[in-house]
Amino acid sequence: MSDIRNRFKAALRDSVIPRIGLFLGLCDPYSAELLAGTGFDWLLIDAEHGPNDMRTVLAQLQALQGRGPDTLVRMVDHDPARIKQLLDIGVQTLLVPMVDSAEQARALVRATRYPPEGIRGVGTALARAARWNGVPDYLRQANDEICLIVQAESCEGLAALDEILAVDGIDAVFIGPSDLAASMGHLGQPNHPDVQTAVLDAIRRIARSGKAAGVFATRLDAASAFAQAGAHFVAVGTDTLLLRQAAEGLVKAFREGADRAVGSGY
Ligand code: 3PY
Ligand code: MG
Repeated sequence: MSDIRNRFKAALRDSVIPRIGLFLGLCDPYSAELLAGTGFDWLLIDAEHGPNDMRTVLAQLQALQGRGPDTLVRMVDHDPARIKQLLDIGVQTLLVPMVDSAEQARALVRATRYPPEGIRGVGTALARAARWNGVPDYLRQANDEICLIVQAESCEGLAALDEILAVDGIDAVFIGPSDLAASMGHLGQPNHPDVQTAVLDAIRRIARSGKAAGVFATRLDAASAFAQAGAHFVAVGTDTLLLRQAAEGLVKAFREGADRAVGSGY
């Protein structure tokens, strides 16, 4: 396997259709593999809120390799050493939370690029991403195939949005409605009208800039409003919520069925 082209990055550049994704917080290669066959365009391994570490991210990357959806990873912080490890185990599309300034965005770009553009350490003999020195030209190709997505999810981040968008090497900005709601004084209300207006405005600004816009939505009406505003990729849920809601629904359906059966004399 010597082709290291990043399909997700190419799709963001070329596609006009919003790409639908799911966040994975179960931290498990088996459930990731299962979800890879359900039709999502992309799956995001969440190491910000999900209790993932380098080994669990790796196991999920391996389970998802060569399957339908593109794979994204969200990291927990901005640490360049952690970025280096994630890139070396094969992550090419990175989502970084809580980016509030162009300066932070520039530092992230540098952390994801080999010199002279950046500061990524060189260790291809040990790196799965380079198939342990099995990809000819990896060092020359790698920088161009990184897709770096930063999250704007605070009032500060939205105030700096145009400057963040102007940073070379940032491919997309992803809006996080939950943290944005908290920052706007509406903790726990990502669907508050003021938050929704701010999200829609941000998506339009990102799309106008020529960069890709991404966003998280757990409600269908919000997801389609975001897509109509120009979002290129929309997360429409999490594996954790799907499991919980399905389990609760099943219990409820059977309990109500049993109650009806008892009530009707069976
Ligand atoms: C947010 O809504 O804050 C996010 O980060 C999306 O997952
Ligand atoms: Mg967030």
